[in-house]
Amino acid sequence: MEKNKKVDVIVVGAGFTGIFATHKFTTLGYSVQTLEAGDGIGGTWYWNRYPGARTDSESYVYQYFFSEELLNEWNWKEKFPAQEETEKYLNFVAEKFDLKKFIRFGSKVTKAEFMEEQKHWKIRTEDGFEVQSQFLVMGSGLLSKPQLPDINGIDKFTGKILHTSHWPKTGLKLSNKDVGIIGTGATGIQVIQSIASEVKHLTVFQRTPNYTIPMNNPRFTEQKMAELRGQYPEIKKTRQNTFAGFLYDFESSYHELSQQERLACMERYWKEGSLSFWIGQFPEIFFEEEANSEISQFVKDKIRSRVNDPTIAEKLIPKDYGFGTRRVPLETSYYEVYNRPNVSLIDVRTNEIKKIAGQEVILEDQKIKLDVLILATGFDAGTGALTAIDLHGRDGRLLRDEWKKNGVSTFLGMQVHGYPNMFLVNAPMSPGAAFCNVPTCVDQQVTWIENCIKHVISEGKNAIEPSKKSEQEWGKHHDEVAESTLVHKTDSWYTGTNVKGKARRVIPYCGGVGEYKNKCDEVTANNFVDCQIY
Ligand code: NA7
Repeated sequence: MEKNKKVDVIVVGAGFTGIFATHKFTTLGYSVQTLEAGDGIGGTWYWNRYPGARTDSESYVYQYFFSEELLNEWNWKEKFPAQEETEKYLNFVAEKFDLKKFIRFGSKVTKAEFMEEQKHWKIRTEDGFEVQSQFLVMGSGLLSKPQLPDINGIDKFTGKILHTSHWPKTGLKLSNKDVGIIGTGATGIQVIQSIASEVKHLTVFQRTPNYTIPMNNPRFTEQKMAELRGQYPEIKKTRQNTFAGFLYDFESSYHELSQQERLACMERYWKEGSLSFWIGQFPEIFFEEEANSEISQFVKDKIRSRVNDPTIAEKLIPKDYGFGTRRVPLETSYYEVYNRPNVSLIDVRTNEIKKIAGQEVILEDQKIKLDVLILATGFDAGTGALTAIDLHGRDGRLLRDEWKKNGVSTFLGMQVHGYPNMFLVNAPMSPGAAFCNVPTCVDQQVTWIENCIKHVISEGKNAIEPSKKSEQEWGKHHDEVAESTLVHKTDSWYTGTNVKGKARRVIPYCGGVGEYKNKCDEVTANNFVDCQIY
């Protein structure tokens, strides 16, 4: 096996980030080696092939804008495309720009080491492949390290058990099966509404109910695509400057409208059927308890109106946190599922899962026999994929240990002091770690990284890393913004509380995509004075 390969840039991951970075750096004439754990293109859209997997971003914003030709050639079928379509799109991009030849598949990175003398990174994969590079771009994913529940006996479950991100490519037969699912986040909700009518019986184990928004998902005609294409230049410009990288931005202040006007506004956004109800209406939703409570009440009433049994409806209504302080998923028929005779909902807060024995889930007051147990239990978000790697920077430091001991620390969510020439994308303390339409932030961050690398080279230097001071200042600003919101008061993967032992801290930058871009652009305009270049 090749041991001494050396390139200019190593890219980890072949999802939205990895594909764009591979294209960008190869086009600029750098030699690139991309390493991908999966056997195909797609990242999130390669792994998450569970029933009902679909984007909550509109297809016309959830795409690349770097090539006119690509924009002209690709036709979206739906407003919110399913996993298959998104995976196909990413393969289309990789094939169109002949990128697969730069990607080594089945290459899970286990170790990354900065060689101080040479000022190079040495990367090793699980199967023993080694490659070195001057620059390292981590597109390893925000939500790629599965989080498994710690339930007594779960490892000995004798039926079929699987996490949603490891759904078999060949599919899984669920008809006539007794199926259980743990988790009612964005993933759980998509699975539940997709399989309820197929299975013999579905038992939903819910710990925290979610707020949702009904998805309005029209199919696109040729005429609609032509219309959208005409808007692409405007879409490209707009999405970079909104709060969350979509087309919509907060429309008006909650306080500017009367209660009646607010109600009419909420009804209008509710019909719109997209995340605009959350991140396109009133900014106060994130900051003010009173505004948040009014919007939450509106959504609670909508849930009540769709569930026949009031006791079940109450179980499905969030009680201890406000709308939008956790990730709000879109749904199509989620609540109607609970009107079906073959679906039961167990609140595991009041009826705890004691253990799993054989094929049975043993609760406080009953035993449920299952053929299949689906774990829609989420991910170690933001940090998980990075700390899973033995990632050694200067002076023998290990990222996993440093972040465990001192908490997560990054500069702009893209660089880490002590880890020269390493760049992170959609990582903690950037909007891409939750509050961004992913391709918008991929475009902005990879372009910033490109300029940073070009600067190092043009200065005739070898390495760049942020100073400790600039990293601390970014951390302070990040925390101030986060703590002014209601997000930091709520338990969720946004605050890291879904992972035992993870320090509580808001993972995404909450200042908005447009504001974040301005801050990054300032660093570039000031010739990266916040960094040490040597
Ligand atoms: P999430 O949003 O983290 O949801 C995970 C769900 O699993 C959530 O309902 C959890 O309850 C539940 N969970 C986790 N562990 C347990 C145990 N031990 N017992 C019961 N329930 C449990 O992950 P998703 O995959 O749905 O979504 C991730 C993101 O992917 C999503 O936000 C989109 O951006 C795409 P909890 O809320 O912690 O009480």
